[in-house]
Amino acid sequence: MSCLLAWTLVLCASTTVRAEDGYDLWLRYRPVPAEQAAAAQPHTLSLAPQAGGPTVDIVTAELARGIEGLLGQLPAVTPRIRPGAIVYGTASNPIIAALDLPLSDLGREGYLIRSVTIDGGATTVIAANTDVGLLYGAFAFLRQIQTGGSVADLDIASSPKVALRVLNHWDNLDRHVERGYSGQSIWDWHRLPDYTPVLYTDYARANASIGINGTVLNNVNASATSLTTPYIEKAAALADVFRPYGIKVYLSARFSAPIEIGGLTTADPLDPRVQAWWRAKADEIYAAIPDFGGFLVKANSEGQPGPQDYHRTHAEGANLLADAVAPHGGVVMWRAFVYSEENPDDRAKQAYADFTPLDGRFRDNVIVQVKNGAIDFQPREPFHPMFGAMPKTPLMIEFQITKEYLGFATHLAYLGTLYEEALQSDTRRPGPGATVARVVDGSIDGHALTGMAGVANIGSDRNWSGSHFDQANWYVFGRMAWDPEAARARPIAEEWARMTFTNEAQAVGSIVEMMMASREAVVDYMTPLGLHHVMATGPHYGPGPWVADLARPEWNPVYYHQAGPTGIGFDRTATGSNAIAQYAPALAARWADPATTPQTELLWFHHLSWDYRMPSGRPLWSELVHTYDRGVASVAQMQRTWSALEPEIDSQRFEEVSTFLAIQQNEAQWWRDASIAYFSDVSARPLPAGVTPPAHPLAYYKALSFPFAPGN
Ligand code: BDP
Repeated sequence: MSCLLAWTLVLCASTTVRAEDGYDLWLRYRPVPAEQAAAAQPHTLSLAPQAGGPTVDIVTAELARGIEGLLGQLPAVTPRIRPGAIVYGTASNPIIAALDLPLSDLGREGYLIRSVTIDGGATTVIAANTDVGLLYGAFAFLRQIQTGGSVADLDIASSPKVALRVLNHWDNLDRHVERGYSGQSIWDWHRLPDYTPVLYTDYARANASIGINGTVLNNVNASATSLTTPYIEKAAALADVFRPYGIKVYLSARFSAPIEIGGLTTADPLDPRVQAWWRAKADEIYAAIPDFGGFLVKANSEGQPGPQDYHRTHAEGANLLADAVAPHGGVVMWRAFVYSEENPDDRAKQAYADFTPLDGRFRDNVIVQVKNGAIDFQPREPFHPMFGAMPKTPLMIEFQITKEYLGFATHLAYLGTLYEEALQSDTRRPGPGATVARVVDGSIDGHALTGMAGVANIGSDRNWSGSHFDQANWYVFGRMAWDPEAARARPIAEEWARMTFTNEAQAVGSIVEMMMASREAVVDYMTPLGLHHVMATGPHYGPGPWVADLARPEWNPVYYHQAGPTGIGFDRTATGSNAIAQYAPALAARWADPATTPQTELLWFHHLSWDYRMPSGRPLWSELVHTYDRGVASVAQMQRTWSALEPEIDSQRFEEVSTFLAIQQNEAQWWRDASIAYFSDVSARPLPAGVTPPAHPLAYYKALSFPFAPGN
């Protein structure tokens, strides 16, 4: 009777487009079309779990929840295998072992989903070597149904190619999130460790569904307080919630903590008292969190303390912490985002100069965390030259998921294309085909310690990420970290759109087209042709190409665009900073000449005359204006595409996306107008013929101020 009732409710639900607030992310499990449900049901209406601990209970609950939502009927959980049941278990289980499945190559986290016949009945087996592998398999199986796939004749084997797939929360202990645009930090430190709301379980579940297996709880601009006993207890409470989902907790460590909370007078990595302090601190953490992942460190960067304060190297600093966590199996993720106020050299060159001489000097449990580009999470950057230049050191890549430089949460910018572009860049070291992805997955240099980090965009907003489409950036980060070499932005966008919005083919196509064009639109209206770091100071909200008065030259946009009466762009060739020499010779040769430099990176590498003739035949100045206009037009196109989707999308999410697209349209126009007003002024050039003048004079744009813009 209750089943009938449930079935009826499901049928009703599927005929209307209900309001949704986005909390369910891509795990909505809304009913699939009747035909698909009918085809799937014989295979899915009973579950035969094999014994296991809390993770297996989660697998059972997730499969039951997913199948009930998607197919409209709660599957029966049977202790015995009956024909048609979904059987799931690990290799050590006799029933799974009897099936003689090829599990040995799957590793600790991989899974196999296969259609088999047991006792004459068509059965689906989800098998893995560990419980967490099973969990990943369960999510993959549900994804198959969610995206409209068949559950017959399955043979899917998958295992992650990267070991550490971690979120970096830039969350402060007062719940402010640095560069966060989705509310406050979800970590309620004050009420931890006693209060662990269901939100934390939902967070772990969402991450596990996309393969994320680690989370750094606190900001890289770290407070030493995070390492005090009460805060270790709080972190331990979170670790307890996350553990059954296969997620380890890490902490950002402040290098000077031995002074601030340890009562020492120095944090010198070679001082035995400092070494003893870190060892004791690690012991204390591991006593509370036995599977603690390790430390993330930002040192000697933007005012943070570090080993160079004691004339020691980054390797000596990293090794200090590495030795402390090594007995417990922990790792140190040491960031390479460094540049110095005393070094007048091109900021893009400094990390390479600091780190490459240290190749081979780091302990085995250190992995150096390198941003995707050499400046700073710009809408577009060439890949960081350190990839391919430190073969003896494991390097992990760091991406921003939060959109500090891409319009915050209100601009629609799908970052899958940005990630793919960085990962598929060929470092050409030691030879062609040595993509950043293959450096990151360890296959080029034979490293087993591998990782990918994403600066989280998660906050207390009901929809988690500040906007519905920003959920896709969290999603694609996890999916790409699983296999950076093979993953592609477009199929992941499609998968996400199907799970998050609809399986209706035409709508899916439209949503995917919007997503795939979106980041390029932002590049066009913010940083066309290789411009970079032209955002307003501080919050990085809106244009500020005129900013020239900040204390450090490399904080000023004018340092990066170098625009003047004769030309524009940063010369990174031999006549300028020669940053290109940090890349493989084949790339340096290509980028030495503007004619062979991709147009998208032209002004990153070259300072060119405003009259430089572009491949289109237009002079550079006209091309620049044209590109800004193209960006604004792309947003208008996204608005039109989205409007046409109204019948397919639930009302609340439809309206919210529409509103944000309208904001984006205004702000794209603002970026375009302010930028061309400024460049026209500084170049003393009139606007090209036929171009619509900016709505306001330059002074208007310069006077705008946003003291309370978020994330600062
Ligand atoms: C910059 C951010 C700053 C971060 C820094 C970092 O503006 O808030 O602290 O990166 O990555 O992009 O350390």
